[in-house]
Amino acid sequence: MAIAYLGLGSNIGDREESLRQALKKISEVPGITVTKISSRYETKPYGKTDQPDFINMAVELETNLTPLDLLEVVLGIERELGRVRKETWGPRSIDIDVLLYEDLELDLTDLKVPHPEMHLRSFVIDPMSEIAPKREHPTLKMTIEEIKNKLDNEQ
Ligand code: PH2
Ligand code: MG
Ligand code: MG
Repeated sequence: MAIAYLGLGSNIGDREESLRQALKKISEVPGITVTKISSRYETKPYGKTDQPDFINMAVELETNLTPLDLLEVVLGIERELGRVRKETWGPRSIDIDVLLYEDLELDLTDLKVPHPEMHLRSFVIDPMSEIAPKREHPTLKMTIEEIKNKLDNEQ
């Protein structure tokens, strides 16, 4: 079994309901057990700032799916929940990102793990620090807690 982390976000429609549905669907996938769920965080849009506020959260999974199968699963759930991809970084009813998968470093066209920008984003690191403070970022060799302290100090 591998331990993996997903980041979830929503900023249009019924955000709470989209997150609830996404969690339910994730937990129903054969080969996935959800082991930890963070609180929900109301966050200001990062990057493209002229869009509604997000709710973000993170979850820990145990899974026997490969990283690419896990990616397929989360993209399928995004589709089922009506995600329409119009613009990069634009508003979304649901976004599910694979953040970490064991200590793996993957650089494929469709899947980069660790998520290349996770360490720069408080909306990812804050919920992650609740459920996995001691987990080490495989490339940066810093724990999530250390990354959070760094981000908090930069603000
Ligand atoms: N996702 C983005 C871009 N900006 N900002 C917040 N606060 N939360 C997000 O989930 C988010 C974002 C692209 O994936
Ligand atoms: Mg994202
Ligand atoms: Mg995404």
